[in-house]
Amino acid sequence: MSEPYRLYAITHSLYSGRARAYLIKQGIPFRELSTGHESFKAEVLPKGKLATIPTLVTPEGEVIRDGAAIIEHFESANDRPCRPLGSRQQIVSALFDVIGSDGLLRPAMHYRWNFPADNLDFVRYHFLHSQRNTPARAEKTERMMNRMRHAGMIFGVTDQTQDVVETLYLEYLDALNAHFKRYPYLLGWRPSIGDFGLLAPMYAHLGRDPYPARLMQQRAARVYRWVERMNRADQDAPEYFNAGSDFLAGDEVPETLVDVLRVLAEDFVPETLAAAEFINAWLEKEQPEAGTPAVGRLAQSLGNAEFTLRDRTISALVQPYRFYLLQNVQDIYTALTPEDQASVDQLLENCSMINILTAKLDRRIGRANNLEVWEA
Ligand SMILES: N[C@@H](CCC(=O)N[C@@H](CS)C(=O)NCC(=O)O)C(=O)O
Repeated sequence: MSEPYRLYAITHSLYSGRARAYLIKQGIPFRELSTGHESFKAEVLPKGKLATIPTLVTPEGEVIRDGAAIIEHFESANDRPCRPLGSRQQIVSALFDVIGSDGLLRPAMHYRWNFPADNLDFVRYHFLHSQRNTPARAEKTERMMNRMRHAGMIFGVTDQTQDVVETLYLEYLDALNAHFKRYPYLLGWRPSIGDFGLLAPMYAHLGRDPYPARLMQQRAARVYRWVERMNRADQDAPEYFNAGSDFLAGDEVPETLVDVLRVLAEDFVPETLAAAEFINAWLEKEQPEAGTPAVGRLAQSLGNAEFTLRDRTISALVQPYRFYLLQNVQDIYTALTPEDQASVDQLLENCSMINILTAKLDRRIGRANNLEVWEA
């Protein structure tokens, strides 16, 4: 028997949850290994370029670093099973992919790192097992954790903003819970690319760390069930009577999902606009050569952008990755007929998300050798 796919990942990692769920749902056999295994540093890292998870090794030995690239590897080979056909659903699916991958880091980091009495021992277990078993293991674990300890603050959670961040998260949780009353997935009866993106923060951090997991279980049972469901190969929807099996007919985007997007727009839109302005000024000044990596670790960020959420000023780290994924939404839109564009415009107006269509960087981001890079 040939070696199955190897997924370098671990349970507490945000981006791993997205790729893992995709493999599970698509019935792709894999073996999961933490980065603590010697093979990661010795064999995988030289090809993956950055020590980030998830990183996939195919049975042929190809190394694919980055959750979006892992999913795209299978989507492009299999006729895009997780991309809906209708234009409105396609846009919403791609938009949830961005929001999940980069737009919910503030609550995810806040609820993980700012409740240490509940979370810290649990989180430490996972950080420890991501480290190689060397004498320096415990010390390295603390160093990694110290690097992340202030992640809530890095994304804008301070004494002045904590209440508004929590209120917004709870409103979003309630809206999503109401949506799942009708359907088991975002766009109906099966998961789309957007479900996998949204799972990233909702699984490892918000749906699994002790403090936020309890919050989700007690306040939003249907969201908790969706998190479970996304990690099962079957449809896992016994509580829905008369369930279908496909995306909703007629390119429908249910009103309940519009309500979710409207809450998410409150910080996603102003943050995206502020980050685009910031990165464009940076690009103007730095003029990175084509092919220069547009990705780095948390500590090597380009800087912070400020925006207003309700009546508070939030200062949050900017990450080009948001725009790498947002390009997908904008490219789908550009390829639509004028009639379909008009229909999408109406939908996005209704979600207060219309401005994301024009929030663009002056340079596109591509991929080369497992890294996101600035294009010419
Ligand atoms: N764009 C990447 C990001 C992956 C990523 O940053 N993963 C985190 C864990 S959730 C990581 O490996 N961090 C370690 C580091 O940056 O050194 C993806 O979507 O897969």
